[in-house]
Amino acid sequence: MALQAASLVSSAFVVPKEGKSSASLKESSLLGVSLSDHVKADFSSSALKFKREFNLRVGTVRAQSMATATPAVNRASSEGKKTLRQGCCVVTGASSGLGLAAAKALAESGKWHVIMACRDFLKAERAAKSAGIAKGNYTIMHLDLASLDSVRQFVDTFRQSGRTLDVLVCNAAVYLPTAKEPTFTAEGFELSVGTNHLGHFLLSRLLLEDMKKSDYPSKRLIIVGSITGNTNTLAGNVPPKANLGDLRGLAGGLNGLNSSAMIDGGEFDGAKAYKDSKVCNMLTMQELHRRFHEETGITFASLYPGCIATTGLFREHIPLFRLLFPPFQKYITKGFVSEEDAGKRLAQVVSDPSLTKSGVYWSWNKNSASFENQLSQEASDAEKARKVWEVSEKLVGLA
Ligand code: NDP
Ligand code: PMR
Repeated sequence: MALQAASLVSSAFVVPKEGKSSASLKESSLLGVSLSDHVKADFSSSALKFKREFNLRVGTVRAQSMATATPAVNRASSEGKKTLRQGCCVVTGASSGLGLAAAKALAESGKWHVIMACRDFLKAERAAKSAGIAKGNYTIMHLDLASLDSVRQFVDTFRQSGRTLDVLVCNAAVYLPTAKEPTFTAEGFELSVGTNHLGHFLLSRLLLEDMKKSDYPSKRLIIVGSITGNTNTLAGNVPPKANLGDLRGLAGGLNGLNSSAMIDGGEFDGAKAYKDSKVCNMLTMQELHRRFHEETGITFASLYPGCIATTGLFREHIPLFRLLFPPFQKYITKGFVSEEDAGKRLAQVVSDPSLTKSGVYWSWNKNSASFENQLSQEASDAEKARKVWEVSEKLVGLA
């Protein structure tokens, strides 16, 4: 196995330094019910429930949710001690892999109520149960990031729940490395960038308004990034490399009709589209930081949790890849991390009092200690971040 993997390493590097050479990797390398029914609101008293339903009808949901919001810090009357209320954290794609493991770690800490924002309600419910997450510590809400209507509906549903949003984790993603032709979101954007970037872009922009209202002492908005979008790393140099170019495809709407399905305007390549989407995720985090950190005090962060080679992310890859990838990462690159450990890392970025720095991309070293990592030139290009922001705003209907 080690030998096989080692030969893959060398063959994968017989490629031009720049440009598109995905074919070699993809082909020859092995490594190459209605919404409201879905919402499991867990209001603590029926009186409160009645009050909210009443207010919903008269259209004063916002005012009500603000009026009933629990202050972040309560003074325990007997001892005069300050106690922090349970935080509320939305995690997208919490039905499997990293998102599920992080939801579990957060819920088990007792400090968080996790809103599992998932496209498949039943799958999420089963996943939460089999992970042993206590019923009172999570709520599942429907969210399909491949539909901007669904993103808007999710935001409405969240608002109607009367909860205060303290932390948002944009975690969900799709990876389509073997697709020969592009597939599209409800609005006609190429599926990987549409889901991983544009869906999360709209979600973050809308929920930012909710987070501004929270009085939680350490509010955070986290977007999961990856090493494979960073060309300053070995992993980021495995073709096809991320490259947003001059954004001509993104500006054209990624529809594959009158514009390319790829951000840089090139030919469709599913693996590259994923890596490009991760660059957009990391650029968006930094642009959010530049635009909103000072005004809101929110911590914006991204992370590379390690190579979680066993997750559903690789479900579309060929079976041999799925078989060899975990041992390759465990024994050759030594970049492997279990879902459980990766979940704890993400939970750390949500909750650890020492990780409050904003605009940062976190990684972990071999001793599992977090450190602030350097992003590639493209993934830290402020001008590109601004352009991605402006084009994305237009595509999702915010500008
Ligand atoms: P998984 O496939 O296990 O999890 C992805 C989650 O995203 C699933 O819950 C999936 O839902 C959800 N999802 C996909 N499409 C949509 C959609 N349209 N709307 C809502 N949810 C959706 O993969 P991982 O846990 O590995 O990935 C999680 C994050 O970690 C991603 O951002 C990925 O880029 C990142 N990452 C992963 C690495 C790894 O090695 N695995 C390394 C670096 C970063 P469903 O269950 O319904 O399919
Ligand atoms: Mg990679 C230190 C080396 C390292 C690390 C940490 C990763 C992570 N990978 C490394 C090296 C290599 N990979 C090398 C040398 C090769 C050539 C054999 C290689 C190949 C490879 C493939 C074909 N790697 C991959 C793929 C995928 O399809 C995965 C991918 O790109 O998904 C987008 C992947 C990954 N390698 C990683 C990580 C974390 C991934 C997947 C997940 C992600 O970035 O989200």
